[in-house]
Amino acid sequence: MNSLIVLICIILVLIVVVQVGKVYELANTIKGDTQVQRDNSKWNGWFSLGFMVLFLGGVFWSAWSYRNVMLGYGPHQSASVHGSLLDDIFFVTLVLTGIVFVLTHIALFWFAYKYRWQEGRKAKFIPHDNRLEIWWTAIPAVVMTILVVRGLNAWNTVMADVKEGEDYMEIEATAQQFGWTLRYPGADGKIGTRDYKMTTGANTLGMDFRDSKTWDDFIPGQEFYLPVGKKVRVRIIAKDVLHNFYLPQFRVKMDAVPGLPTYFVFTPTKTTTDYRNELRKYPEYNEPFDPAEPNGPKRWEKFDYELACAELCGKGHYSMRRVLKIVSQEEYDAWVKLQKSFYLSEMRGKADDPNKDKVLDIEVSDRAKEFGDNIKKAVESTTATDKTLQLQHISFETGSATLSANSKYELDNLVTGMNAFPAISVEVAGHTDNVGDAAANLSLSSARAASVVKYLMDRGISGSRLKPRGYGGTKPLVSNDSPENLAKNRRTEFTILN
Ligand SMILES: [Cu+2]
Repeated sequence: MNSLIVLICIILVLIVVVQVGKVYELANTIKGDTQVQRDNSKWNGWFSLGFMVLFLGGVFWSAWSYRNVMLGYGPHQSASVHGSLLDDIFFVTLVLTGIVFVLTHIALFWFAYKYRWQEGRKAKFIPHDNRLEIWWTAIPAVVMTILVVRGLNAWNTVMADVKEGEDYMEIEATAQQFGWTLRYPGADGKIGTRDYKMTTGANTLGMDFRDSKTWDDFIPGQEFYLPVGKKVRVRIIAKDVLHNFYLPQFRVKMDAVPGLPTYFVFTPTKTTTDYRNELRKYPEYNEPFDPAEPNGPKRWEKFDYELACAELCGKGHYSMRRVLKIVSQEEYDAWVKLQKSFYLSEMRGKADDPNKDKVLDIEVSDRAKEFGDNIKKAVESTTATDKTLQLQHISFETGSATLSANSKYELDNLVTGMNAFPAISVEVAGHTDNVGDAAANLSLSSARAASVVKYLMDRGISGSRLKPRGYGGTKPLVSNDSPENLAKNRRTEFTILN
């Protein structure tokens, strides 16, 4: 029924339009051609004027309405040193093109109105005018030169690499479908080398662990931190397709290209908290973050800087978002302390660890500190069990009492400990597993304990403070039921006697 009424209405409107047209034609025939032309021109002229006003009004209205949505305006101020320079370039371009736009727009429609057809008025033909040519060549040329020179200047400033001896930190961003792997240099401040040929399922970046600079590199989780006021150089690369490293609030944007390393240098000037406090001044940021929770946190409270991929790189493109926190140097240092070396936590001692047979400097210092803490605790403790320390890093060649080369680090810790606490005397105990002949195991464990004691005595520890003893397989730590447990039972122990 409804559609029938709509159909009838449409037909009726069509009939009305046709009838009006007929009446108009009839009226024109009565009025004559000249009159019709005069009326048409007049109406076209007025329509032009109307369009001019409406369109210009619309342009200014929309610019005003969306003034707080564009980068560089309202709440979207830049948060980096070079950011305002880029915002300035955009602003000057906007003002200049805006002036040209308004002038040409007015001229176009004003002329259409002013020079509309009128009886007795004739067009004036100007075949050539040197003065005009000079003006409309010279003015755009001067304006373009200003824009290009300013632009080049800004480009050279923004894209300048760090200079030798400059204070900066470096991180690395590797893009792939669909995520960023960020790598920090660790305590040495240096990012280790990588080689794509070393890429494996576990070592997705292809880090070259023969290079000691990779040992302390760490890969943070979803949130990553940078200190405020510190110059940061980001090495950027992609593993599969084009991506783009984009930090909108810092005006940082650089393609991540497979096989072609790029970089961007910037200095954050506002911490996340600073930026939130700026947003707080705008009413739109005082609305609830989650509309379903009107009394929940406000939008400014939940604001975070983001790292986005600004290249449509595939279906999961959106999921490349990461959260960046800009914090004070102290907060940054505290965050770095919580991060774990990728190599030491994920790769060390695994089948493809190229340093399996070596003890790393970083481990030597960690172990020395750990041993120092443990011996201090053992000396101070009053419970008998606490007086015994496992010397996990002392090992022997298979079936012999010869100390392995890597044992020397732990033995040296032992020497340091004995010197630090000159009043203690200790029992050095050798233990084996229960494989093989018990008597042979007992003599092997005694020989091994003696080797350790000999090492200490050679380094000046008095023999009267050292009591070697072999226990063979008589004191297993765990039951001898798996290769791992057998290994645990083959051990050297150190017990403080007084
Ligand atoms: Cu991407």
